[in-house]
Amino acid sequence: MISRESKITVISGSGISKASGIPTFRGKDGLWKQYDFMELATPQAFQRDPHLVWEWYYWRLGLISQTKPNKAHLALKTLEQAGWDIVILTQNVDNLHERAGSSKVLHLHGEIFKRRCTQCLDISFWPSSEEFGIPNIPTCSKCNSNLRPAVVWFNETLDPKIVNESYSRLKETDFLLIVGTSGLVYPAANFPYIAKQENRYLEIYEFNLESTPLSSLVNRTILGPVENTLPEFVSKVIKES
Ligand code: BJW
Ligand code: ZN
Repeated sequence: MISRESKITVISGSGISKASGIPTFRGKDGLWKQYDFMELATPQAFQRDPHLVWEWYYWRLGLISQTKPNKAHLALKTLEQAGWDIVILTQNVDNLHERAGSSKVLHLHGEIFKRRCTQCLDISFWPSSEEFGIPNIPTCSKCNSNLRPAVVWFNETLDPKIVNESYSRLKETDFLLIVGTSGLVYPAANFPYIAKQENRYLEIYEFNLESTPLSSLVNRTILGPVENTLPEFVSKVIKES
């Protein structure tokens, strides 16, 4: 029973966007099967070959800009609309939670539709999708230095403000839903443990196609495609409240 007074926190990963047509990172069809993350998703890779890294991001920007939220993103929006206090801590860079209508979303790994200046750190949006790919390395309108995708790569620290906000939320949450993540990437993989340490009555449900390292911690793992299991779960929560 998740009463209307309960605070719900969601940790989402790439599995929630799979049904929208965005590939996950790991697993047999995952991006890391085809691409080497050391060549594409580290600050060292960008220093070594910014063209290659931007080329990969242009491909993903093109792909992601064509996608729409799926039934799983919409289910979380429905829960918010129905009056629940729900905050989403997402590892995804695709903005599909906001595009579905969820209003409280913290981006742990940044946002693909934003760029950041490598020198003055100015953040800007892509003016329009027509510009993905032109020029190959975009430059800052303020200081003319190279721009990079405003995402968090391996070996980079997450924005401390977002991490602190996430910790505060995890401390006060009553229900934690872990949705479509392998639970392998830190610090997000640690969040469920932190939340449980703070509140031993915390209920944690995991939604995934398969068990993960987090499955031994959670109260229930609901196996299946999250675009089916999450809407079913949300309907039940709303009906029973
Ligand atoms: C479905 C489904 C369907 C599919 N329905 N389910 C402590 C211990 C060990 C290592 C470290 C540590 N602390 C830090 C590290 C190093 C590193 C790390 O975690 N390495 C591990 C891999 C071992 N972490 C970092 O470097 C982080 N920085 C940091 O901690 O700073 C401090 C520090 C720095 C240096 C040293 C030490 C400390 C930064 C991590 C940044 C991750 N960046 C990426 C790219 C983002 C940008 C972009 O998108 O372009 O983030 S990598 C990639 O992995 C991406 C994702 O957000 C992230 C998580 O992946 P996710 O979402 O879980 O996807 P998958 O593919 O792994 O899983 C999909 C799941 O969905 C699967 O389980 C499927 O079964 C399921 N699924 N379809 C339901 N329909
Ligand atoms: Zn600049």
